[in-house]
Amino acid sequence: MATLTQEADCPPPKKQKFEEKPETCKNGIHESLVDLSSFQLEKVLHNNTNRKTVCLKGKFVSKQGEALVLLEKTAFAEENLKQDSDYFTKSSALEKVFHNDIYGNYNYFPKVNLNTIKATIIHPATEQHFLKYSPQKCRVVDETPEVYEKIVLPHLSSEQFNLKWLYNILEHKSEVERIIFEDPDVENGFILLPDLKWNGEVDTLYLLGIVHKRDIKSLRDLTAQHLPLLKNIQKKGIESIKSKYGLDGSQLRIYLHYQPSFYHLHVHFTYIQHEAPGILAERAHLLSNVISNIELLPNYYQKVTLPFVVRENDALFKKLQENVN
Ligand code: G7M
Repeated sequence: MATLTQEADCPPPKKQKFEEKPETCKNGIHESLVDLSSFQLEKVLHNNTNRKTVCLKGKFVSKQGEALVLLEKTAFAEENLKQDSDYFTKSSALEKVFHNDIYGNYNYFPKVNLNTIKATIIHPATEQHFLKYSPQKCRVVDETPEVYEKIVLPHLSSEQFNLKWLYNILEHKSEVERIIFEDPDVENGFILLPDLKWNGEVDTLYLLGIVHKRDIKSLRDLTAQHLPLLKNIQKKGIESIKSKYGLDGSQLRIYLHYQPSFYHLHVHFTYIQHEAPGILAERAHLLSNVISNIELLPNYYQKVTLPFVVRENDALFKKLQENVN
């Protein structure tokens, strides 16, 4: 049994029903929000002292619906640490806690522009979002092809997360200006853009390659017919990142999640030096391994047993347990 507290290392509980909610956007707050003065805290869902993140449940005054606010202290950007940068000027302040011989302990207050906190705000948020961002006990289960067909596939077909944000990207309705590369080919094309979690510093690079094809749910569906698509993502993804950020393919961790949170094929590109959430062995499958496995056996991912992590209070876990007993 595994107990994980980093949200992204544990897949979210599945949504009760696939709901299209266009009104979600109309009631949303993202058009007008400029500070958090109207946020009313109801509960701290999660305080992750390793990752320096807090996840908060609350409301925005005079707005309907509940909100989820995820605050994250950002990593140091090496670029900002050069001599004469804002870190080493009189505009920063040091407050001594104590010193002992050669050892000194201080609180350091650099200029406000170096104190960015990344805020991810989901509004209106559903109970599933609150569950996703709350620490929960998880289990690793071995999914045989039979278990996938009999239990997991029917479960996720009826209870999956909304893909609206992802289709908005593919249809150029959202995040258009954030697109780094697009191959529009309907069979082998994809869009490469920054992941929601990334704040833009190369030291923590995190991009997402989302395929245009809409009939590939996950790793489980991949066969030899998808090799051109996978190789295209690998090649053009690496080339685009090299030309925009100067990183080589050998400096990237390129992988798929199993289970993913969203059942439309996408590939994660992260900087190898950055320990991004969701890179642990029970969830991440390197793209080069995936390609190689399919080259060895065209229906490898229909034959293999795939372990994955599930939350103890997820309905899927209950169904899996009933199957075992
Ligand atoms: O493989 P998995 O399904 O777990 O990963 C989904 C990825 O999509 C995560 O890394 C999320 O951070 C990312 N993501 C989720 N949303 C809702 C968005 C979004 O609206 N925009 C972007 N750019 N990435 C997202």
